Amino acid sequence: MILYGYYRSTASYRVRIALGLKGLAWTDKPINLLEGDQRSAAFRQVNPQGRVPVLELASGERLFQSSAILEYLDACYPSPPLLEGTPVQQARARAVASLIGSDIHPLHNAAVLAALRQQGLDESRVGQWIGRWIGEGLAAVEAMIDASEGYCFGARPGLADLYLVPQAYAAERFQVPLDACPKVRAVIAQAKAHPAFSAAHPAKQPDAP
Ligand SMILES: N[C@@H](CCC(=O)N[C@@H](CS)C(=O)NCC(=O)O)C(=O)O
Repeated sequence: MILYGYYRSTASYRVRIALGLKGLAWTDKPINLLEGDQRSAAFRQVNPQGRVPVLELASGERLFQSSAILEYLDACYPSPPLLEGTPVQQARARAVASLIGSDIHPLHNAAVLAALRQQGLDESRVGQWIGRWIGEGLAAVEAMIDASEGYCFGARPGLADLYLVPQAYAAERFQVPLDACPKVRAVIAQAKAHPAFSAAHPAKQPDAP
């Protein structure tokens, strides 16, 4: 498999964690979002949306959208599962994933921040924008997760953790404080010790500076 990604793309980070958890090997194809490689004609051939991640299978089939890629990986490589427990427990984990993937991340995506700057927002206003949406979103996640056994919902990592750990990395990168989120911080500390999470960290990627 080939993963088109970018070291500090949180959506790519989710997929790297899942690949690692499931013990799968892949080849990295870095797309430099800072230099606009995602908008090149060559990459639009790979993903017409011009976004990462893209997972290319051995068959040549290309999968888009991290949520769809994670579902594919879980369906084809069910052990260890990303979703466990009763339908209600699974719905709780999916809710955290949706909150982060749909309600936080799109608001600080590179293209959105570039559009805000084009509209005339200076760096301090852009910072306030990012801080507001990450801060409010993670405060809600804090209220939704359990974290008493280490991860969001239990002693083993699952879907919610795959979304939360990259989002917390983005919070740190954008200097959004997590002081009011002790459960979120506990999950991050727990995940740090897990080989699949630590290998997926942006700093460990071949395209990291
Ligand atoms: N919903 C998509 C989001 C993909 C996405 O926005 N990726 C970002 C990096 S995290 C990207 O490629 N941004 C390029 C841009 O904004 O130009 C997913 O989960 O895969």
